[in-house]
Amino acid sequence: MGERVLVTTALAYTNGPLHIGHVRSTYLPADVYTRFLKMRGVDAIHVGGTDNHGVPIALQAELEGKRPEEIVRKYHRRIEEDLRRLDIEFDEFSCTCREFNEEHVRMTHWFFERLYERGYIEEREVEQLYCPECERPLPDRYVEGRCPYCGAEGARGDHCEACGRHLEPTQLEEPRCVICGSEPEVRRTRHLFFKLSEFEEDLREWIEGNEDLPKNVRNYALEWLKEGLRDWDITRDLDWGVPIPLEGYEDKVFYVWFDAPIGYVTFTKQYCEREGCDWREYWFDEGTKIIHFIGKDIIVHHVLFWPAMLMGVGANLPHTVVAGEYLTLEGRKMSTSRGWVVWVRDFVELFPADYLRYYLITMSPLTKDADFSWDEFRDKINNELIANLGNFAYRTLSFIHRFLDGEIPDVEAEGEVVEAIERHHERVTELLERFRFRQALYAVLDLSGFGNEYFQDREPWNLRKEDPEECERVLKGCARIVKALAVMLAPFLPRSADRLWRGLGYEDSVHDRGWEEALRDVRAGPIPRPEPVFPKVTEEELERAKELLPED
Ligand code: B3M
Ligand code: ZN
Repeated sequence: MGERVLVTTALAYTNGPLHIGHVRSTYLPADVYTRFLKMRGVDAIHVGGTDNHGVPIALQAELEGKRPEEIVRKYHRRIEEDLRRLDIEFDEFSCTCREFNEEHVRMTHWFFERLYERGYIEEREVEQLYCPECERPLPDRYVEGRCPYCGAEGARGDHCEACGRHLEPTQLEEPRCVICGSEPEVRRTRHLFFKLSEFEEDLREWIEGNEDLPKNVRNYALEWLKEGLRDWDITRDLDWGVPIPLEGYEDKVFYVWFDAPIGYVTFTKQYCEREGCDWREYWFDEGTKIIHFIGKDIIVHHVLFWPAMLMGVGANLPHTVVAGEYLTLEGRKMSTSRGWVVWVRDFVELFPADYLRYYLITMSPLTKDADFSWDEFRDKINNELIANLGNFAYRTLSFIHRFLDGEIPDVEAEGEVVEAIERHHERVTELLERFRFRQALYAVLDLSGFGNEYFQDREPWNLRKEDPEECERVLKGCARIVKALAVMLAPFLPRSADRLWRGLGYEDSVHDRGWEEALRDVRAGPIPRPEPVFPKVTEEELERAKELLPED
Protein backbone atom coordinates (compact mmCIF):
# COMPACT_ATOMS: atom_id res chain seq x y z
CA MET A 1 0.00 0.00 0.00
CA GLY A 2 1.34 3.42 -0.90
CA GLU A 3 1.62 6.03 1.80
CA ARG A 4 -0.72 8.95 2.17
CA VAL A 5 0.79 12.39 2.62
CA LEU A 6 -1.01 15.48 3.81
CA VAL A 7 0.90 18.69 3.15
CA THR A 8 -0.31 21.88 4.80
CA THR A 9 0.81 25.49 4.59
CA ALA A 10 0.43 28.04 7.39
CA LEU A 11 -2.80 29.97 6.95
CA ALA A 12 -2.22 33.58 5.97
CA TYR A 13 -4.06 36.23 7.97
CA THR A 14 -6.60 38.06 5.85
CA ASN A 15 -5.36 41.49 6.81
CA GLY A 16 -3.39 42.18 3.64
CA PRO A 17 -2.32 40.68 0.33
CA LEU A 18 0.50 38.22 -0.12
CA HIS A 19 4.11 39.37 -0.16
CA ILE A 20 7.34 37.60 -1.03
CA GLY A 21 8.07 36.72 2.62
CA HIS A 22 5.03 34.45 2.86
CA VAL A 23 5.88 32.88 -0.46
CA ARG A 24 9.47 32.07 0.34
CA SER A 25 9.04 30.61 3.80
CA THR A 26 5.91 28.58 3.28
CA TYR A 27 3.86 28.48 0.11
CA LEU A 28 6.57 27.85 -2.41
CA PRO A 29 8.40 25.00 -0.64
CA ALA A 30 5.07 23.31 0.09
CA ASP A 31 4.01 23.62 -3.54
CA VAL A 32 7.32 22.30 -4.89
CA TYR A 33 7.23 19.41 -2.48
CA THR A 34 3.63 18.41 -3.21
CA ARG A 35 4.16 18.64 -6.95
CA PHE A 36 7.21 16.40 -6.58
CA LEU A 37 5.28 13.82 -4.54
CA LYS A 38 2.42 13.78 -7.01
CA MET A 39 4.78 13.28 -9.93
CA ARG A 40 6.21 10.30 -8.06
CA GLY A 41 2.75 8.81 -7.80
CA VAL A 42 2.43 9.37 -4.04
CA ASP A 43 -1.11 9.87 -2.75
CA ALA A 44 -0.47 13.44 -1.60
CA ILE A 45 -2.73 16.42 -1.07
CA HIS A 46 -1.93 20.04 -0.27
CA VAL A 47 -4.41 21.91 1.91
CA GLY A 48 -4.33 25.49 3.05
CA GLY A 49 -6.37 28.64 3.26
CA THR A 50 -6.70 31.81 5.22
CA ASP A 51 -6.81 32.60 8.93
CA ASN A 52 -9.66 35.01 9.55
CA HIS A 53 -10.06 35.52 13.26
CA GLY A 54 -7.94 37.25 15.86
CA VAL A 55 -7.59 40.73 17.27
CA PRO A 56 -5.65 42.33 14.39
CA ILE A 57 -8.49 41.72 11.93
CA ALA A 58 -11.19 42.73 14.43
CA LEU A 59 -9.26 45.88 15.26
CA GLN A 60 -8.55 46.79 11.65
CA ALA A 61 -12.26 46.44 10.87
CA GLU A 62 -13.17 48.63 13.79
CA LEU A 63 -10.69 51.34 12.88
CA GLU A 64 -11.92 51.35 9.26
CA GLY A 65 -15.57 51.29 10.33
CA LYS A 66 -16.23 47.96 8.60
CA ARG A 67 -17.41 44.51 9.55
CA PRO A 68 -14.52 42.04 9.95
CA GLU A 69 -16.08 39.72 7.38
CA GLU A 70 -15.79 42.43 4.70
CA ILE A 71 -12.05 42.59 5.26
CA VAL A 72 -11.82 38.81 5.38
CA ARG A 73 -13.68 38.40 2.12
CA LYS A 74 -11.61 41.00 0.32
CA TYR A 75 -8.23 39.62 1.33
CA HIS A 76 -9.21 35.99 1.06
CA ARG A 77 -9.98 36.57 -2.60
CA ARG A 78 -6.87 38.60 -3.12
CA ILE A 79 -4.60 36.02 -1.48
CA GLU A 80 -6.16 33.24 -3.49
CA GLU A 81 -5.56 35.20 -6.66
CA ASP A 82 -1.95 36.00 -5.71
CA LEU A 83 -1.31 32.30 -5.14
CA ARG A 84 -2.86 31.39 -8.46
CA ARG A 85 -0.61 33.86 -10.24
CA LEU A 86 2.39 32.10 -8.76
CA ASP A 87 1.08 28.69 -9.83
CA ILE A 88 0.86 27.56 -6.23
CA GLU A 89 -1.67 24.77 -6.27
CA PHE A 90 -3.98 23.49 -3.58
CA ASP A 91 -6.27 20.50 -3.39
CA GLU A 92 -8.32 22.50 -0.92
CA PHE A 93 -8.06 26.21 -0.23
CA SER A 94 -10.57 27.35 2.34
CA CYS A 95 -11.02 29.79 5.21
CA THR A 96 -11.61 29.68 8.95
CA CYS A 97 -14.16 32.50 9.02
CA ARG A 98 -17.17 31.72 11.17
CA GLU A 99 -19.39 33.66 8.74
CA PHE A 100 -18.33 31.74 5.66
CA ASN A 101 -17.33 28.36 7.00
CA GLU A 102 -19.77 26.62 9.36
CA GLU A 103 -17.74 23.46 9.04
CA HIS A 104 -14.83 25.11 10.77
CA VAL A 105 -16.97 26.16 13.72
CA ARG A 106 -18.19 22.56 14.03
CA MET A 107 -14.68 21.14 13.82
CA THR A 108 -13.36 23.58 16.43
CA HIS A 109 -16.20 22.56 18.73
CA TRP A 110 -15.45 18.92 18.08
CA PHE A 111 -11.84 19.45 19.23
CA PHE A 112 -12.88 21.53 22.20
CA GLU A 113 -15.48 19.04 23.39
CA ARG A 114 -13.04 16.15 23.21
CA LEU A 115 -10.40 18.05 25.14
CA TYR A 116 -13.02 19.12 27.66
CA GLU A 117 -14.39 15.61 28.21
CA ARG A 118 -10.88 14.32 28.73
CA GLY A 119 -10.17 16.87 31.41
CA TYR A 120 -7.66 18.97 29.50
CA ILE A 121 -9.63 22.21 29.81
CA GLU A 122 -9.88 24.16 33.02
CA GLU A 123 -11.72 27.33 34.03
CA ARG A 124 -9.66 29.95 35.83
CA GLU A 125 -10.06 33.48 37.00
CA VAL A 126 -7.84 36.01 35.24
CA GLU A 127 -7.17 39.71 35.32
CA GLN A 128 -8.28 41.52 32.26
CA LEU A 129 -8.06 45.15 31.16
CA TYR A 130 -11.37 46.91 30.73
CA CYS A 131 -12.06 50.32 29.20
CA PRO A 132 -14.62 52.19 31.31
CA GLU A 133 -15.13 54.74 28.53
CA CYS A 134 -15.91 52.18 25.78
CA GLU A 135 -17.46 49.83 28.33
CA ARG A 136 -15.66 46.78 27.05
CA PRO A 137 -12.78 44.44 27.78
CA LEU A 138 -9.51 45.12 25.96
CA PRO A 139 -7.78 41.95 24.77
CA ASP A 140 -4.26 41.90 23.23
CA ARG A 141 -3.71 44.74 20.83
CA TYR A 142 -6.65 46.76 22.04
CA VAL A 143 -4.20 48.25 24.50
CA GLU A 144 -0.83 49.89 24.05
CA GLY A 145 1.67 51.14 26.59
CA ARG A 146 5.29 51.01 27.67
CA CYS A 147 7.15 47.70 27.52
CA PRO A 148 8.06 46.49 31.04
CA TYR A 149 11.23 44.83 29.70
CA CYS A 150 12.86 47.37 27.40
CA GLY A 151 10.93 50.53 28.16
CA ALA A 152 9.90 51.12 24.52
CA GLU A 153 6.76 53.19 24.03
CA GLY A 154 3.92 51.86 21.88
CA ALA A 155 4.30 48.24 22.97
CA ARG A 156 1.11 46.28 22.26
CA GLY A 157 -0.89 44.16 24.65
CA ASP A 158 0.51 40.94 23.19
CA HIS A 159 3.98 41.82 21.99
CA CYS A 160 6.71 44.44 22.01
CA GLU A 161 8.03 45.26 18.53
CA ALA A 162 11.22 46.76 19.96
CA CYS A 163 12.51 43.84 22.03
CA GLY A 164 10.36 41.07 20.56
CA ARG A 165 9.08 39.87 23.93
CA HIS A 166 5.68 38.29 24.39
CA LEU A 167 3.47 40.40 26.70
CA GLU A 168 0.22 40.16 28.59
CA PRO A 169 -1.93 43.32 28.46
CA THR A 170 -1.75 43.69 32.25
CA GLN A 171 2.06 43.88 32.11
CA LEU A 172 2.07 47.13 30.12
CA GLU A 173 3.10 50.30 31.92
CA GLU A 174 0.80 53.30 31.43
CA PRO A 175 -1.67 51.32 29.31
CA ARG A 176 -4.12 53.10 26.96
CA CYS A 177 -7.19 51.92 25.11
CA VAL A 178 -6.34 52.11 21.39
CA ILE A 179 -9.91 53.01 20.49
CA CYS A 180 -10.50 55.99 22.80
CA GLY A 181 -7.16 56.60 24.50
CA SER A 182 -8.44 56.35 28.06
CA GLU A 183 -6.80 54.48 30.86
CA PRO A 184 -8.16 50.96 31.36
CA GLU A 185 -8.98 49.36 34.69
CA VAL A 186 -8.16 45.85 35.79
CA ARG A 187 -11.16 43.56 36.18
CA ARG A 188 -11.49 39.90 36.98
CA THR A 189 -13.15 37.48 34.61
CA ARG A 190 -13.20 33.75 33.86
CA HIS A 191 -11.20 32.18 31.04
CA LEU A 192 -10.64 28.66 29.76
CA PHE A 193 -7.17 27.18 29.87
CA PHE A 194 -5.78 24.28 27.90
CA LYS A 195 -3.56 22.26 30.23
CA LEU A 196 -0.48 22.38 28.08
CA SER A 197 1.78 21.62 31.05
CA GLU A 198 0.39 18.10 31.24
CA PHE A 199 1.85 17.36 27.81
CA GLU A 200 5.34 18.55 28.57
CA GLU A 201 6.96 15.14 28.98
CA ASP A 202 5.19 13.60 25.98
CA LEU A 203 6.15 16.56 23.83
CA ARG A 204 9.78 16.38 24.86
CA GLU A 205 9.88 12.69 24.12
CA TRP A 206 8.23 13.17 20.77
CA ILE A 207 10.58 15.99 19.76
CA GLU A 208 13.72 14.25 20.94
CA GLY A 209 12.75 10.99 19.30
CA ASN A 210 11.63 12.48 15.99
CA GLU A 211 14.60 12.25 13.64
CA ASP A 212 12.55 13.80 10.88
CA LEU A 213 12.18 17.18 12.54
CA PRO A 214 14.68 19.60 10.99
CA LYS A 215 17.42 20.88 13.27
CA ASN A 216 16.25 24.49 13.37
CA VAL A 217 12.77 23.39 14.46
CA ARG A 218 13.96 20.87 17.01
CA ASN A 219 16.43 23.16 18.71
CA TYR A 220 13.96 25.97 18.92
CA ALA A 221 11.32 23.74 20.49
CA LEU A 222 13.72 22.16 22.98
CA GLU A 223 14.94 25.59 24.00
CA TRP A 224 11.35 26.61 24.65
CA LEU A 225 10.70 23.43 26.64
CA LYS A 226 13.60 24.25 28.96
CA GLU A 227 11.59 27.11 30.41
CA GLY A 228 8.71 24.75 31.16
CA LEU A 229 5.26 24.92 29.59
CA ARG A 230 2.57 27.05 31.12
CA ASP A 231 -1.10 26.33 30.62
CA TRP A 232 -2.56 28.20 27.73
CA ASP A 233 -5.41 30.72 27.84
CA ILE A 234 -7.62 29.81 24.87
CA THR A 235 -10.36 32.42 25.36
CA ARG A 236 -10.62 36.10 24.42
CA ASP A 237 -13.13 38.78 25.38
CA LEU A 238 -13.98 39.63 21.83
CA ASP A 239 -16.93 39.14 19.52
CA TRP A 240 -14.91 38.07 16.49
CA GLY A 241 -13.89 34.40 16.44
CA VAL A 242 -15.32 30.95 16.94
CA PRO A 243 -18.01 31.04 19.66
CA ILE A 244 -17.44 28.94 22.77
CA PRO A 245 -20.00 26.17 23.32
CA LEU A 246 -20.15 26.54 27.08
CA GLU A 247 -22.55 28.36 29.38
CA GLY A 248 -21.25 31.62 30.72
CA TYR A 249 -18.96 32.16 27.70
CA GLU A 250 -21.47 33.83 25.38
CA ASP A 251 -19.45 37.06 25.26
CA LYS A 252 -16.14 35.39 24.49
CA VAL A 253 -14.59 33.54 21.58
CA PHE A 254 -11.72 31.10 21.18
CA TYR A 255 -8.25 32.56 20.87
CA VAL A 256 -7.31 32.61 17.19
CA TRP A 257 -4.38 30.26 17.75
CA PHE A 258 -6.76 27.66 19.14
CA ASP A 259 -8.99 27.55 16.07
CA ALA A 260 -6.45 28.33 13.31
CA PRO A 261 -4.52 25.02 13.24
CA ILE A 262 -7.82 23.14 13.48
CA GLY A 263 -8.36 24.71 10.06
CA TYR A 264 -5.98 22.09 8.65
CA VAL A 265 -8.42 19.42 9.77
CA THR A 266 -11.52 21.33 8.64
CA PHE A 267 -10.03 21.79 5.20
CA THR A 268 -9.05 18.13 4.94
CA LYS A 269 -12.65 17.23 5.76
CA GLN A 270 -13.93 19.63 3.10
CA TYR A 271 -11.57 18.10 0.57
CA CYS A 272 -12.72 14.61 1.50
CA GLU A 273 -16.37 15.54 1.25
CA ARG A 274 -15.80 16.68 -2.29
CA GLU A 275 -13.57 13.80 -3.30
CA GLY A 276 -15.37 11.03 -1.46
CA CYS A 277 -12.68 10.06 1.03
CA ASP A 278 -12.66 9.98 4.82
CA TRP A 279 -10.85 12.81 6.61
CA ARG A 280 -10.23 10.54 9.59
CA GLU A 281 -7.86 8.50 7.44
CA TYR A 282 -5.60 11.53 7.25
CA TRP A 283 -5.82 12.50 10.89
CA PHE A 284 -6.26 9.23 12.74
CA ASP A 285 -5.00 6.32 10.63
CA GLU A 286 -1.48 5.07 10.69
CA GLY A 287 0.21 5.32 7.34
CA THR A 288 -0.45 9.02 6.87
CA LYS A 289 2.36 11.52 6.98
CA ILE A 290 1.32 15.02 7.97
CA ILE A 291 3.82 17.65 6.91
CA HIS A 292 3.38 21.26 8.00
CA PHE A 293 5.16 24.04 6.13
CA ILE A 294 5.42 27.20 8.22
CA GLY A 295 7.50 30.32 8.86
CA LYS A 296 10.03 30.35 11.66
CA ASP A 297 7.99 32.70 13.87
CA ILE A 298 5.29 30.10 14.44
CA ILE A 299 7.42 27.09 15.36
CA VAL A 300 6.15 26.93 18.94
CA HIS A 301 2.56 26.84 17.78
CA HIS A 302 3.26 23.93 15.48
CA VAL A 303 5.67 21.86 17.53
CA LEU A 304 4.26 22.42 21.01
CA PHE A 305 0.72 23.83 21.19
CA TRP A 306 -0.75 22.05 18.18
CA PRO A 307 0.80 18.61 18.78
CA ALA A 308 -0.46 18.82 22.38
CA MET A 309 -3.97 19.45 21.07
CA LEU A 310 -3.57 16.50 18.71
CA MET A 311 -2.33 14.30 21.55
CA GLY A 312 -5.30 15.44 23.59
CA VAL A 313 -7.83 14.22 21.00
CA GLY A 314 -5.79 11.13 20.10
CA ALA A 315 -4.96 12.22 16.54
CA ASN A 316 -1.85 11.68 14.41
CA LEU A 317 1.09 13.92 15.19
CA PRO A 318 2.91 15.76 12.42
CA HIS A 319 5.52 13.64 10.68
CA THR A 320 7.60 16.77 10.31
CA VAL A 321 7.40 20.54 10.36
CA VAL A 322 9.44 22.49 7.82
CA ALA A 323 10.11 26.06 8.90
CA GLY A 324 11.42 28.75 6.55
CA GLU A 325 13.59 31.39 8.14
CA TYR A 326 13.23 35.17 7.79
CA LEU A 327 13.49 37.16 4.62
CA THR A 328 14.73 40.74 4.56
CA LEU A 329 14.43 43.14 1.65
CA GLU A 330 17.49 45.04 0.39
CA GLY A 331 19.14 44.47 3.77
CA ARG A 332 16.23 45.77 5.83
CA LYS A 333 13.42 44.16 7.74
CA MET A 334 10.25 44.05 5.69
CA SER A 335 7.44 46.25 6.90
CA THR A 336 4.00 46.31 5.34
CA SER A 337 3.04 49.52 7.14
CA ARG A 338 6.05 51.39 5.75
CA GLY A 339 5.62 49.84 2.30
CA TRP A 340 9.03 48.15 2.54
CA VAL A 341 7.79 45.00 0.91
CA VAL A 342 7.36 43.43 -2.53
CA TRP A 343 3.78 42.38 -3.18
CA VAL A 344 3.22 39.31 -5.31
CA ARG A 345 0.87 41.19 -7.60
CA ASP A 346 3.45 43.89 -8.35
CA PHE A 347 6.09 41.30 -9.05
CA VAL A 348 4.08 39.27 -11.53
CA GLU A 349 3.12 42.40 -13.41
CA LEU A 350 6.79 42.90 -14.24
CA PHE A 351 8.31 39.43 -14.45
CA PRO A 352 7.27 35.82 -15.02
CA ALA A 353 6.14 34.07 -11.83
CA ASP A 354 8.80 31.41 -12.38
CA TYR A 355 11.50 34.06 -11.93
CA LEU A 356 10.25 34.74 -8.43
CA ARG A 357 10.09 31.02 -7.77
CA TYR A 358 13.62 30.56 -9.05
CA TYR A 359 15.09 33.40 -7.04
CA LEU A 360 13.28 32.60 -3.79
CA ILE A 361 14.41 28.99 -3.93
CA THR A 362 18.03 29.61 -4.85
CA MET A 363 18.74 32.76 -2.81
CA SER A 364 19.68 30.76 0.30
CA PRO A 365 18.72 27.48 1.97
CA LEU A 366 15.23 27.60 3.47
CA THR A 367 16.68 27.05 6.94
CA LYS A 368 18.86 30.17 6.72
CA ASP A 369 17.83 33.80 6.72
CA ALA A 370 17.92 35.42 3.32
CA ASP A 371 17.86 38.83 1.73
CA PHE A 372 15.88 39.78 -1.36
CA SER A 373 17.79 42.22 -3.53
CA TRP A 374 16.71 43.33 -6.99
CA ASP A 375 20.29 43.35 -8.30
CA GLU A 376 20.91 39.85 -7.10
CA PHE A 377 17.59 38.82 -8.62
CA ARG A 378 18.68 40.08 -12.05
CA ASP A 379 22.10 38.40 -11.72
CA LYS A 380 20.69 35.06 -10.72
CA ILE A 381 18.11 35.02 -13.51
CA ASN A 382 20.43 36.27 -16.24
CA ASN A 383 23.69 34.59 -15.21
CA GLU A 384 22.43 31.31 -13.82
CA LEU A 385 19.02 30.36 -15.08
CA ILE A 386 19.38 31.87 -18.55
CA ALA A 387 23.12 31.55 -19.14
CA ASN A 388 23.17 27.94 -18.05
CA LEU A 389 19.84 26.20 -18.53
CA GLY A 390 18.05 28.53 -20.92
CA ASN A 391 21.07 28.73 -23.14
CA PHE A 392 21.59 24.99 -23.31
CA ALA A 393 17.99 24.25 -24.21
CA TYR A 394 17.83 26.98 -26.84
CA ARG A 395 21.14 25.99 -28.36
CA THR A 396 20.10 22.36 -28.64
CA LEU A 397 16.70 23.03 -30.14
CA SER A 398 18.02 25.69 -32.52
CA PHE A 399 20.71 23.36 -33.81
CA ILE A 400 18.17 20.61 -34.42
CA HIS A 401 15.87 23.06 -36.10
CA ARG A 402 18.50 24.50 -38.42
CA PHE A 403 20.75 21.58 -39.21
CA LEU A 404 18.78 18.39 -38.67
CA ASP A 405 15.68 19.34 -40.65
CA GLY A 406 13.89 20.27 -37.44
CA GLU A 407 13.67 16.67 -36.27
CA ILE A 408 15.04 14.99 -33.18
CA PRO A 409 17.04 12.13 -34.70
CA ASP A 410 15.92 8.54 -34.18
CA VAL A 411 19.21 7.18 -32.82
CA GLU A 412 20.63 6.14 -29.44
CA ALA A 413 22.22 8.74 -27.17
CA GLU A 414 25.68 8.02 -25.79
CA GLY A 415 26.00 6.05 -22.57
CA GLU A 416 27.78 8.96 -20.94
CA VAL A 417 24.71 11.15 -21.40
CA VAL A 418 22.32 8.54 -20.10
CA GLU A 419 24.47 8.04 -17.03
CA ALA A 420 24.66 11.75 -16.35
CA ILE A 421 20.88 11.98 -16.47
CA GLU A 422 20.50 9.05 -14.10
CA ARG A 423 23.03 10.42 -11.69
CA HIS A 424 21.41 13.84 -11.55
CA HIS A 425 17.94 12.41 -11.29
CA GLU A 426 18.94 10.36 -8.30
CA ARG A 427 20.54 13.34 -6.65
CA VAL A 428 17.61 15.71 -7.23
CA THR A 429 15.22 13.07 -5.90
CA GLU A 430 17.23 12.49 -2.78
CA LEU A 431 17.59 16.22 -2.08
CA LEU A 432 13.88 16.87 -2.54
CA GLU A 433 13.03 14.03 -0.19
CA ARG A 434 15.10 15.86 2.42
CA PHE A 435 13.52 19.26 1.71
CA ARG A 436 16.81 20.63 0.34
CA PHE A 437 15.06 22.76 -2.26
CA ARG A 438 17.94 25.02 -3.15
CA GLN A 439 20.44 22.23 -3.58
CA ALA A 440 17.92 20.22 -5.56
CA LEU A 441 17.30 23.03 -8.02
CA TYR A 442 21.03 23.59 -8.36
CA ALA A 443 21.43 19.88 -9.08
CA VAL A 444 19.01 20.34 -11.99
CA LEU A 445 21.17 23.21 -13.22
CA ASP A 446 24.22 20.99 -12.87
CA LEU A 447 22.71 18.73 -15.47
CA SER A 448 22.32 21.59 -17.92
CA GLY A 449 25.90 22.56 -17.06
CA PHE A 450 26.90 19.06 -18.07
CA GLY A 451 24.86 19.49 -21.26
CA ASN A 452 26.61 22.74 -22.13
CA GLU A 453 30.03 21.15 -21.72
CA TYR A 454 29.01 18.12 -23.72
CA PHE A 455 27.76 20.30 -26.56
CA GLN A 456 30.92 22.36 -26.47
CA ASP A 457 33.27 19.34 -26.38
CA ARG A 458 31.64 17.45 -29.20
CA GLU A 459 31.48 20.48 -31.51
CA PRO A 460 28.42 19.38 -33.44
CA TRP A 461 28.95 22.34 -35.81
CA ASN A 462 32.06 20.50 -37.09
CA LEU A 463 30.63 16.99 -36.81
CA ARG A 464 27.74 18.03 -39.02
CA LYS A 465 30.11 17.94 -42.01
CA GLU A 466 32.75 15.48 -40.80
CA ASP A 467 30.61 12.80 -39.19
CA PRO A 468 26.87 13.37 -39.59
CA GLU A 469 25.95 10.17 -37.74
CA GLU A 470 27.96 11.20 -34.73
CA CYS A 471 26.38 14.63 -34.93
CA GLU A 472 22.94 13.03 -34.71
CA ARG A 473 23.98 10.99 -31.68
CA VAL A 474 25.25 14.08 -29.92
CA LEU A 475 22.08 16.07 -30.59
CA LYS A 476 19.93 13.16 -29.54
CA GLY A 477 21.82 13.14 -26.26
CA CYS A 478 21.33 16.88 -25.84
CA ALA A 479 17.60 16.59 -26.56
CA ARG A 480 17.39 13.83 -24.00
CA ILE A 481 18.96 16.12 -21.45
CA VAL A 482 16.46 18.87 -22.31
CA LYS A 483 13.69 16.39 -21.67
CA ALA A 484 15.11 15.38 -18.31
CA LEU A 485 15.47 19.05 -17.42
CA ALA A 486 11.84 19.76 -18.30
CA VAL A 487 10.65 16.92 -16.07
CA MET A 488 12.87 17.80 -13.15
CA LEU A 489 12.07 21.51 -13.41
CA ALA A 490 8.34 20.81 -13.30
CA PRO A 491 7.90 21.07 -9.50
CA PHE A 492 10.07 24.20 -9.30
CA LEU A 493 9.20 26.22 -12.40
CA PRO A 494 5.94 24.70 -13.58
CA ARG A 495 5.23 27.02 -16.47
CA SER A 496 8.74 27.12 -17.93
CA ALA A 497 9.02 23.36 -17.62
CA ASP A 498 5.94 22.99 -19.77
CA ARG A 499 7.32 25.35 -22.40
CA LEU A 500 10.55 23.37 -22.56
CA TRP A 501 8.48 20.22 -22.84
CA ARG A 502 6.44 21.55 -25.75
CA GLY A 503 9.64 22.78 -27.34
CA LEU A 504 10.57 19.13 -27.75
CA GLY A 505 7.42 18.55 -29.76
CA TYR A 506 5.28 16.98 -27.04
CA GLU A 507 1.67 17.95 -27.21
CA ASP A 508 0.57 17.09 -23.68
CA SER A 509 1.76 18.72 -20.47
CA VAL A 510 4.85 17.67 -18.57
CA HIS A 511 2.65 17.83 -15.46
CA ASP A 512 0.74 14.80 -16.73
CA ARG A 513 3.91 12.73 -16.71
CA GLY A 514 5.64 11.05 -13.83
CA TRP A 515 8.96 11.87 -12.20
CA GLU A 516 10.60 8.80 -13.78
CA GLU A 517 9.78 10.18 -17.21
CA ALA A 518 13.07 12.07 -16.95
CA LEU A 519 14.90 8.77 -17.42
CA ARG A 520 13.07 7.67 -20.54
CA ASP A 521 14.28 8.38 -24.02
CA VAL A 522 13.09 11.51 -25.75
CA ARG A 523 10.65 11.21 -28.63
CA ALA A 524 12.16 11.38 -32.12
CA GLY A 525 10.54 13.58 -34.75
CA PRO A 526 9.74 17.17 -35.61
CA ILE A 527 9.96 20.02 -33.15
CA PRO A 528 8.36 23.47 -33.39
CA ARG A 529 10.41 26.57 -34.20
CA PRO A 530 12.49 27.17 -31.06
CA GLU A 531 11.93 30.21 -28.90
CA PRO A 532 13.96 31.22 -25.88
CA VAL A 533 12.04 29.99 -22.83
CA PHE A 534 13.54 32.59 -20.53
CA PRO A 535 13.62 36.25 -21.58
CA LYS A 536 16.41 38.31 -20.02
CA VAL A 537 15.75 40.71 -17.18
CA THR A 538 16.55 44.12 -18.66
CA GLU A 539 17.89 47.20 -16.90
CA GLU A 540 14.71 49.15 -17.66
CA GLU A 541 12.58 46.46 -16.05
CA LEU A 542 14.84 46.40 -13.06
CA GLU A 543 14.57 50.18 -12.68
CA ARG A 544 10.80 49.93 -12.72
CA ALA A 545 10.96 47.19 -10.10
CA LYS A 546 13.14 49.29 -7.84
CA GLU A 547 10.68 52.16 -8.11
CA LEU A 548 8.15 50.02 -6.29
CA LEU A 549 10.08 50.57 -3.06
CA PRO A 550 9.63 53.85 -1.18
CA GLU A 551 12.58 56.27 -1.14
CA ASP A 552 14.40 56.70 2.13
N1 B3M B 1 -1.99 33.16 10.57
C1 B3M B 1 0.25 33.42 11.51
C2 B3M B 1 1.19 33.53 10.37
O1 B3M B 1 0.80 33.50 9.22
C3 B3M B 1 -0.95 32.56 11.36
C4 B3M B 1 -0.65 31.17 10.93
C5 B3M B 1 -1.71 30.22 11.30
S1 B3M B 1 -1.29 28.60 10.85
C6 B3M B 1 -2.39 27.62 11.62
O2 B3M B 1 2.35 33.71 10.64
ZN1 ZN C 1 -11.47 52.87 25.26
